[in-house]
Amino acid sequence: MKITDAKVIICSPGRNFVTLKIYTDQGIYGLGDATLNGMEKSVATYLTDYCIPALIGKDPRNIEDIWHYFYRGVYWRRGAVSMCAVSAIDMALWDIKAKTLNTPLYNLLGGRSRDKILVYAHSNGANIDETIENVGKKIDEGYKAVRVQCGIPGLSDAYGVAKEKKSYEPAHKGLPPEEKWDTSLYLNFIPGVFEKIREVYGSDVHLLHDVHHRCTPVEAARLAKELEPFHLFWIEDPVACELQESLRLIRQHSTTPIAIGEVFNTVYDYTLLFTEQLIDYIRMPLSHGGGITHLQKVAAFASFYHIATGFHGATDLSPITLAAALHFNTAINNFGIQEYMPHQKIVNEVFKINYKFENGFMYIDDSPGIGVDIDETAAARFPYVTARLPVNRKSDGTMFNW
Ligand code: CS2
Ligand code: MG
Repeated sequence: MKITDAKVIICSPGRNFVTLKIYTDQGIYGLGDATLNGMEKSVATYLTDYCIPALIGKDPRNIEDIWHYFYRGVYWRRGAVSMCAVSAIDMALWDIKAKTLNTPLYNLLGGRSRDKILVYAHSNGANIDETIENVGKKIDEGYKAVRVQCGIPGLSDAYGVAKEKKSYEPAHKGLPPEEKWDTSLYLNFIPGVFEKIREVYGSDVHLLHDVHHRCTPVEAARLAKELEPFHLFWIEDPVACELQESLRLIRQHSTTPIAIGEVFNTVYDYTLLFTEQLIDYIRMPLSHGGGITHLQKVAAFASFYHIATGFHGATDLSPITLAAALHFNTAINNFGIQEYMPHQKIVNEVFKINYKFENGFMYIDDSPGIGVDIDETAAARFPYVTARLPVNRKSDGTMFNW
């Protein structure tokens, strides 16, 4: 079997997606998601100009070798752009292999370990009353787990809170908008939000919260400790974790579980966090963390430390990543939860999906491969639009983490 050609499809049905399509001499093709929010064209160029010419002629069945070819072989290893490209190639190759064997991807990853995939929804509100109401709506829709973000009194912007009643989307057309932030206002306010939510909805619903890298280690320790009575499923990215040792401080003070890694891209970002058991959930998604081949190793390593997966699943990951994640989550033993932020309906004009949400869980069907297809004619109707993530400054103007 040989790879005969490959191409990159960029489209923007409501938001940008980059898709890699690899063709073979057996008439079977594979799809991989190469979307890196706000940096789409960097990955597309890297794939088109550097990776695709080297892929042609290779045997697509040799996934492990091809993975190392694009990881070790390029010398400038790691980094978001190149690992996103490696991930897309890897996903497309697994798609080809499973389609060749006429079986759903999960069968190649160990088969079924469970019947359904627990997911968490996003919920947010401009203020506490709206937030409480919106959490209730998600519970009514059947969700068993809800991520809660809330506007902070005195702050014009808070991460994850939709503006003008639109649904929250993590990208904005044009140049990055600038947001303003004050951690002390946030810290004083947010535990009270969870206290109220527990009062209203009781203790059964799983609650999650994304700190989005905005606390110092000691601030994060305070937050995790103050949230402890409300038994969160996790807090995510409590600190910007270049300084991974800072997680020790949080652990010393709290049993609130911690999820980290949506901006990571290899197992080396996790070694200290696993071996010292400083986190509980892996956020690194298949499309940024080296694809299925690398995440299998990361998940296996994590399993020895009783750490589970909780893959990133925001709308800036395409339906291909979500479907691949559902296969992966079906197969591994140490699955924890999957983020599910449904794409806008218009996305389904381009991507034909094979999964559904029902009563708090997701299900993937048994079509061969990853099971998602792309309609290229429809994709062509939605050309690329420049869109960027916001940047964030403290209220005195100091550049900060978004
Ligand atoms: C977020 C994302 O889903 C999450 O947990 O942190 O919304 C993230 O901000 C975006 O994916 C960035 O592109
Ligand atoms: Mg996050």
